[in-house]
Amino acid sequence: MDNGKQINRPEDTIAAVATAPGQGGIGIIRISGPNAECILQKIFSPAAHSGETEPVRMESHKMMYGRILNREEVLDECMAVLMRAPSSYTREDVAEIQSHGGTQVLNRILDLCLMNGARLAEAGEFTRRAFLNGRIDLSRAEAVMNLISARGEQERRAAVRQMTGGTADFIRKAADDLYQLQAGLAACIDYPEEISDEEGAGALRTGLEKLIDELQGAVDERSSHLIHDGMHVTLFGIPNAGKSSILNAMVGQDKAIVTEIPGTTRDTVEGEIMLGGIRVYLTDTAGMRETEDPIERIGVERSERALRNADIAMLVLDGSKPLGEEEKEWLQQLQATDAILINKSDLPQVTTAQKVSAIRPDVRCLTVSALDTGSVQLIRDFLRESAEVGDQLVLTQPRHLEAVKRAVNCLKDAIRTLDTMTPDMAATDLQAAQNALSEITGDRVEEKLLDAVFSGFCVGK
Ligand SMILES: Nc1nc2c(ncn2[C@@H]2O[C@H](COP(=O)(O)OP(=O)(O)OP(=O)(O)O)[C@@H](O)[C@H]2O)c(=O)[nH]1
Ligand SMILES: [Mg+2]
Repeated sequence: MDNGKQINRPEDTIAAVATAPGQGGIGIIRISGPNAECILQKIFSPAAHSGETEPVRMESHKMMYGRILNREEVLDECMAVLMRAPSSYTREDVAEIQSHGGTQVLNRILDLCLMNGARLAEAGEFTRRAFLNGRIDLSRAEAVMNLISARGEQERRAAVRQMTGGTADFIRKAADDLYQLQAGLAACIDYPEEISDEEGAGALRTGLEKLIDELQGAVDERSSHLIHDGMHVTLFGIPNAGKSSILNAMVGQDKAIVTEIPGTTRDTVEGEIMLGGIRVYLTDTAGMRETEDPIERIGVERSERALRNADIAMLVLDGSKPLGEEEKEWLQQLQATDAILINKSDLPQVTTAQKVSAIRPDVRCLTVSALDTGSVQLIRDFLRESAEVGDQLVLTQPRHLEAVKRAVNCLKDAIRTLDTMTPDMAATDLQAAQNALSEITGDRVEEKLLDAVFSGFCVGK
């Protein structure tokens, strides 16, 4: 089967089950394309027209009650609606059948659609048609998918902002500003007697710097990462400091085994919590120490790997014991965004926050006890603060950030060109920046990129 060719045939009528697989109260079958109405006429018999011998022209956008018939056999009682082009999701004729939500029922109805001339839709093909027919730009199409797959409130919010046009408006405005600069440059090249190279280059440089600032201001990679990937927090420290106890207290479950024997945790153990609408993955690790035990050594290697992948490393210290040499070294290696947990505050304190802060005054230090719920709240508050993302973000999709960064680099190249060569040499850089921006909205986009974007969609959307 040649997917590429099939996907680009607007004369095809496509059909798919639009609801999630499994059992549900209702399920929806969606049909889109030139034969959508004809297929619905063939398989659906509206109750209101039950006495008619000839098919009655259906009213658009009106929900009808009736039966799905395979010749004489009733497959289900259902609701159906026809949405004539262009007032539909794909801007084509669309029919939707709401049947009972069993897999068997839905598959039989879908088969009936296929027998009557529809072809099975590819992943994301309905939305791809909406894009190709100009109903939504590419950034909105992607937002639809993000909304469906959102696993946290912030991800949902970012998807809605993108879907309602925040991203497209911002990018189109930047593209317009860039067109103005390109036009200014063209005037400078075409009328050298009226605009000197210095004048032209000066105006262009000012405009480019402003545009670079605006684009860079919209690139917030940290927030994008938190929204899409969640925040990864790794608890590490010497054996017996109380890392597993803290993980268990944070997730409210006995995920990791806790004993008084140092070296209890051998493998990394992960727990997931939601904070401020961001998914937070907490990883408990094997206590780090020199060891001859081959199993424990593998555990320590895994701890080190988890640390490398962490957004926040949390060094857990046992407050009832003095700081070890290794711990002093780790304290030095922490980043300012990491944290130190001085655990076992219910016991007499030997290692205090004061002592630790004298070594690393820039790193947040929390005095806690895994046995106390107030401490859990303290850690949650710290993590929630760390997971905060802007509410006005216009770019969160990694693909968009990458394209904007590429555009910014081209604009910077253009400035460098202006500094060393005549203004006309900068035209190529400006066009490359324009192309990068138009990939986001899909105003200029290659088939390969579309395939990559839509292949991540689910069938039926
Ligand atoms: N009093 C007190 N005991 C604690 C606290 N946290 C942990 N413990 C005890 O300390 C011992 C070690 O706790 P764990 O959570 O297994 O320590 P760990 O850092 O995961 O140890 P490893 O897996 O060996 O690296 C257990 O006996 C816990 O009950 C605390 O806040 N107060
Ligand atoms: Mg442990």
